[in-house]
Amino acid sequence: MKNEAEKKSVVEIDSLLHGFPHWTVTVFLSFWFTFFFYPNMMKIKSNQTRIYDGDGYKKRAACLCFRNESEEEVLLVSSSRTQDKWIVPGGGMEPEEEPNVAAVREVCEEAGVKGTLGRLLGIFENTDRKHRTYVYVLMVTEMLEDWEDSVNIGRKREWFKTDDASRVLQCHKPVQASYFEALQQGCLSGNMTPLVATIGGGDHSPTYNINHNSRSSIR
Ligand SMILES: *[C@@H]1O[C@H](CO)[C@@H](O)[C@H](O)[C@H]1NC(C)=O
Ligand SMILES: CC(=O)N[C@H]1CO[C@H](CO)[C@@H](O)[C@@H]1O
Repeated sequence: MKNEAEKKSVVEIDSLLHGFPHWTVTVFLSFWFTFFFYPNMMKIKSNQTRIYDGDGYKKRAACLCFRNESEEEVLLVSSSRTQDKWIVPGGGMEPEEEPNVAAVREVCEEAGVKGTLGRLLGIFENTDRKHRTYVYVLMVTEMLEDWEDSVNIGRKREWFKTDDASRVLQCHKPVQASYFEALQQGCLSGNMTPLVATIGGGDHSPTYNINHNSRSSIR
């Protein structure tokens, strides 16, 4: 009797599987695989595509996003690692992407703002982390309510007076704080020569060295 029942259940499972030819199972699985994994793989991949210049420095682009032409208030975003730390929105350039295009894309993704791209403040080098960042000025004309990083990682944004922004960046992002020095100097001298700020050494009181005539060292 028991043997009969076992046989029956085996037959039932067998017929169940027979009801679905193998190709439907394959299609079903690959459908779900595509749905769940492909977007993530794409994301990881696009986020791992780093562009480097000749001496192995990662190429980045960022914007100082100002409320208006007075350049008194600038928008900072929370760090993706530590929500209570503020940073200048910016990130890695993508293959074949111009620095100005990358800068606009990055601030849209990270800060949810669009605007009018202004001057190139300079190319700022971080010798510790080995990256060089093209930093532009952007006049914000539009603030999106739901932007990519807000939705995905809960990134925040906040307006700061430029002095305060420079101060909050000073301890954990000294190179980013130096963008504001370039801003001051640009105002005073009125020229548009890109500067290269270099911060080196592993110590926590880095010295900077803003070199005014460093076009030749810009690669
Ligand atoms: C520009 O923004 C500042 C604050 O950042 C504000 O005090 C000033 O009135 C604004 N100027 C104009 C022309 O909107
Ligand atoms: C395409 C993509 O996922 N880009 C993200 C890569 O990571 C940075 C920060 O870690 C995000 O700002 C991008 O949106």
